[in-house]
Amino acid sequence: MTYVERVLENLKARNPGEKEFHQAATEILLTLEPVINAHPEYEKAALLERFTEPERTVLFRVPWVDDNGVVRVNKGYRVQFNSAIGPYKGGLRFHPSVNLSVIKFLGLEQILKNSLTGLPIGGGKGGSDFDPKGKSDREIMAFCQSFMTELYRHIGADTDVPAGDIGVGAREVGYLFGQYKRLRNEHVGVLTGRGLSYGGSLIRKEATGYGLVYMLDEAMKTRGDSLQGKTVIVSGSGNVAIYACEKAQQLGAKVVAMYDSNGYIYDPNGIDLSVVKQIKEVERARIKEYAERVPSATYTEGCKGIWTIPCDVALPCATQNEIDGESAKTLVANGVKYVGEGANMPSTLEAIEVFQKANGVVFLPAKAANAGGVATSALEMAQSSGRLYWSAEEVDAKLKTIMVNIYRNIDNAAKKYGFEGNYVMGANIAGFEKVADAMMAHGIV
Ligand code: NDP
Ligand code: 2IT
Repeated sequence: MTYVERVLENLKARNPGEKEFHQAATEILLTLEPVINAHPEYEKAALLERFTEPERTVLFRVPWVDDNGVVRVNKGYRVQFNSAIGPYKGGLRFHPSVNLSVIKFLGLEQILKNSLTGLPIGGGKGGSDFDPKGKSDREIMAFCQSFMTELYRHIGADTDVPAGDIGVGAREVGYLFGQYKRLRNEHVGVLTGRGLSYGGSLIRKEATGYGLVYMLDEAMKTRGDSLQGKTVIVSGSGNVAIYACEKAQQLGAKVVAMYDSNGYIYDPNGIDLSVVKQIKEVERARIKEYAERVPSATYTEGCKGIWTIPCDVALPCATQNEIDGESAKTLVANGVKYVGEGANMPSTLEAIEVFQKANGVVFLPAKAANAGGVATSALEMAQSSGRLYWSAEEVDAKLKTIMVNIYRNIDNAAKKYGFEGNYVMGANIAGFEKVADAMMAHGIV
């Protein structure tokens, strides 16, 4: 057994039942073999054992009172995974499916993603099994205040800077920030994705979706191709999906389908994004409404069918494991040419294998393709520290440059080790090299 294989076996044995964490670790570790072989000193320093063990894991109780006066109790998490290259940085997810395994897979991914941005941010992730769906504004506020009443003692602008993820958007960040400020008496950049009136950055809201499409556009350009006239599927209809759709449309693509966790809409005329924004951002209603408002559209209950719609480009932007091996095969059979992951780990290991083996399919993995969100969070941190604001044009230009650079770096890293076009390897290796170097420099810590 190689060093990498031993670490993976041990990780599975020592973290039993954490299937999402095992999945992310498997994908990452197995691709690092060439780097590990080139650096025998890493094994002596137990670098991979340390890399896959969070520096700190905070688990806490989140009690709150609902609108009927009933006391509710949720679980709170913050995994401070790796601070070798900067303060812990990563989002908070509020969703009933959240557990330690989910937060650890997201945290592990975040380390390499944040490294790829080229900016000084370490990896962390947190959240709760709280379900924001159907809750009143007061309930959301009560929950966020209780969550922060424990979390505030573990975070800080130079220590750990959370942000949004599934179920955590501008509203939640606002309540979390308000409580942090009250408890610490400090108005600092301790959270990103803040509102524009209290320290947020222009373009942060759009950044993940826009960044995904900037990278896709670059990958297409280098192949003499473009989004003009392409048929695109964007899964999800939340923050990442909406702004991926917006940028793809601006670049001439036709987005024909989107979904939420209940079912998908198909609009052969191309999705009218203003209707989606009204339903999702303003009314917080279900995507089903779209088909009731737009005559050319149909709604189908259930999500999986979306991947049977023929498309040139698939942009999964909802959640982990939304594309399995079977859906991947269907996409390939229907002629998909580009898959860009907006969500974290949206493709199963089987699906990745299908895309990688298919002739001529370009697969842009999450930790590279969705790094625009956290990169712009780091730009928000820079603006907070400098007590200044950049214009939308400035931030957008920086985001675009960052995404193009990430694409070039993962492309080069794949080539360097003889795996041209394998961006899973390229992203893992390019992200890992910097973190490994910093960890070695710090000694055994
Ligand atoms: P949102 O909460 O804004 O939107 C999530 C969307 O995904 C909703 O449409 C939701 O539907 C759907 N969804 C969630 N779970 C499921 C499921 N099990 N099956 C089908 N659909 C589902 O989250 P974001 O847009 O912020 O995040 C989406 C993905 O992008 C996540 O994987 C996140 O980790 C990743 N990401 C987010 C970044 C950001 O900056 N926000 C940055 C990088 C990655 P419903 O409303 O029905 O639940
Ligand atoms: O998965 C992610 O990169 C995010 N949810 C964004 C994290 C951040 O700190 O902006």
